[in-house]
Amino acid sequence: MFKNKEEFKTEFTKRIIEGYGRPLKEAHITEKFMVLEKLIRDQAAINWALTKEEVQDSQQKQMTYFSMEFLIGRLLVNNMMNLGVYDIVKEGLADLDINIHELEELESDPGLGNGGLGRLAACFMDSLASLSMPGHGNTLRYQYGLFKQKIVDGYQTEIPDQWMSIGNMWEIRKPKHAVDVRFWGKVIWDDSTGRFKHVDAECIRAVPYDMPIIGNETTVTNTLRLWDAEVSTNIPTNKDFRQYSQEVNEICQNLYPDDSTLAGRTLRLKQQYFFVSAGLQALIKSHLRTYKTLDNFHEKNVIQLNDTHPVLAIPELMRLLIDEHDYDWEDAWDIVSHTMAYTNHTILSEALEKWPIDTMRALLPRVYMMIEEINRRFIGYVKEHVSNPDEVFNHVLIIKDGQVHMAHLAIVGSFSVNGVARLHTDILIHQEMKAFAELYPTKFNNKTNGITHRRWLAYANPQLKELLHDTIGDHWIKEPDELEKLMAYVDDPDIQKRFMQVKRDRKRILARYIQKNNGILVNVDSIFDIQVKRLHAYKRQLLNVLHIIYLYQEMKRNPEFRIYPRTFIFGAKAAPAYFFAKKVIKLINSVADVVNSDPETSDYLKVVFLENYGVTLAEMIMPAADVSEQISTAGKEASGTGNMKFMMNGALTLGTLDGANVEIHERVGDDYCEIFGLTAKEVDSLRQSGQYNAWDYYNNNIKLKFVVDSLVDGSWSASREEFRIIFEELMNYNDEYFLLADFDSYIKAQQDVEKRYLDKSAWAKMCLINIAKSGFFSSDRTIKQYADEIWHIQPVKK
Ligand code: 26V
Repeated sequence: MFKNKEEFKTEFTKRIIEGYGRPLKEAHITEKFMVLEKLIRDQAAINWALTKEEVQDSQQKQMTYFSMEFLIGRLLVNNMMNLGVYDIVKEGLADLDINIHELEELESDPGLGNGGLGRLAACFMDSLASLSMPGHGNTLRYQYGLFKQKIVDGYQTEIPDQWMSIGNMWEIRKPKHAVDVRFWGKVIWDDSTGRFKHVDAECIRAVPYDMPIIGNETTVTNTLRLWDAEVSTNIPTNKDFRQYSQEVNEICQNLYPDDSTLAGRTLRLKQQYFFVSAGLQALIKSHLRTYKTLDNFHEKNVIQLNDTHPVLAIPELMRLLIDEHDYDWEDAWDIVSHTMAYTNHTILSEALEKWPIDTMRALLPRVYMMIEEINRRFIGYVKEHVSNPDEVFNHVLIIKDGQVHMAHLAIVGSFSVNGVARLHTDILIHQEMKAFAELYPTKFNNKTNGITHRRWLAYANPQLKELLHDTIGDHWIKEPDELEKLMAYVDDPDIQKRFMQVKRDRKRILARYIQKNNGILVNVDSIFDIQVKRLHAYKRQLLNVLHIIYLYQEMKRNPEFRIYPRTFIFGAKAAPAYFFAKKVIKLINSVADVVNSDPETSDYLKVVFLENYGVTLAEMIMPAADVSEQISTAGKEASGTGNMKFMMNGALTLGTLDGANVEIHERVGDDYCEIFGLTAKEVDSLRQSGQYNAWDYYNNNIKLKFVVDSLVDGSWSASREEFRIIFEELMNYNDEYFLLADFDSYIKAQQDVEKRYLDKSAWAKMCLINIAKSGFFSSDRTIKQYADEIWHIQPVKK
């Protein structure tokens, strides 16, 4: 493989000729791109093979992260940087008259996830490899990722995401490791063998595609395994082939974009079982190759269940051990319950997965039997351990009211249950999962989320990286806590100025993008106030809009009322069936149309909706923010990770005491972040008391009344009906997320933000302190905690 620029050039040129039968100068740009990607993959392949060998030889314990989502983002530059060959390649290409940035832009951003949960899985993969830990991913190979968002007349429309249209050079198909997964059919007792038998099942072939996960400055290369569905050679004889092949194709076609309703339920359940069963079968085969027994499976393997989506792994591993490897229940349970660990990512009850018994039993008859038995034995356990079992059953039963409660199954079958930020874990332990926490006091623990500072700082913000290089050196790339060294510079006027220049450069890059994509000219010296995340009522993008409307109305009413110029920037995808969320997108765009074209206010106020928010866009947005909007109703956002990305790039957090905001606040203090609104406890008692009345707020605050009325008086749309449902949600459905209760306090906080911005030196200092204190939010810290406290895995010995 290449070790220097000249070798790279020779290899690259050779591969173009070999691959496409023409000289470099006649090669198409996509051909150059594909050759480069494959060349980098091959460069990593040596270490990849070595890592597998080392782990096997040392008989180390390994972790596999079972997740339906991995939002990995583009990989080319990141991988080249982690391999330490970026500069060689860049210069080599330049010699060949190729601009590396043009090739970079050709890479698609695989949207194999919905939002924070999927991006977290990807950040974890980067940290695991970079810490030289043996940790892999197991997931589905979706043909189409999350939809691409197009805004048409202010409305969201969805287009399929064809992320593999020019192929995925990173993956390697491994047909040798294919396994069968079985659905439907029935379970019979087989007298001849003295065991249950699953007959008349529909077999689907699961074929793995492996992608290397390349760590930073390490030879350790882990594997992200994506399972694809193909027809099996064990085709059911009684089945119409066309129907069968369609069912096969369906499994990996789409990522469920809808975290608001579980539509197409059976298909989603099929997806879950498919990648879980295939992943477990592969782990078992590989384990048996090395150890010849499964008795020590849990000593050599740990599986982290990313939310409830992969929780069928618990009954499935029971089934595999009992039916296919001859274990009795107790021994199998001992292995399973010491292998599985579960992460909870939300307490919103509507998001907790439940499956109708009938669906589950028909699709997975033998797995359902396992669940029934787990439930039966668990009932016995509860009776033994509490004095009031009937009361406790209400909160903990796995099978209840005709449904299987996946979170309950997860907790019973795992040795560890963790939340994703301290407040969230506290709510789990003391409220949502209280009964379980009392039954299993040692299972529950917290692992506050993190983000990979390599992608979100070093890669996304080279300008800031350079400033850090010139002040504190580069060691923070390996040891993110070393960002704290920046504290020595926060009062230095030169560094403050330099930081503001970096920020301005990054704002200019975003402004250029906005000009090009939205046709809106924004003032680079205005405050860039940004809210980017999935669109959800509890995240309260609407509160942000209400504030913008308030500012606009005040300026229109009173020529004396003027604000420091602000650019409000939004990015958000709404689930395609989530009507309310889509209306909020339309509202943002309608308010933008009015405000941006009003000459009286447009010097002060601009509103921008960036379409198709995702990882690639986030890489441009995070570095350009002055203000990070984290304004969810307290108690609702489990953690948030965008908040950490903004902080690390030197933005002020404007937020409620929710999720990880609490821990950001704890690290920087009131002086360096802006907290407002009700606390989780206050929200809770307000809800419990039944005293909350949206109309009281409306009637007692004339300014708020004007704002809310504007939703239905034609201010933002010729049709007064356009935004009626938003009005109804606030007023007649009594404002479930307490926007009106937090309105005043939000406005005051926003005024405070403006005041802070007027003092440029104080502002710069504040941003620098945020960067300095952001090391804690590196996923390296999170992964070390998982590794030490849950997984008990060690770095790969080299
Ligand atoms: C699903 C649903 C479905 C029903 C309607 C409401 C709702 C709200 C959220 C979800 C997603 C649940 C899982 C999830 O994505 N959680 C996110 O996980 C991130 C990583 O831990 C965390 O930072 C976010 O706060 C959390 O929302």
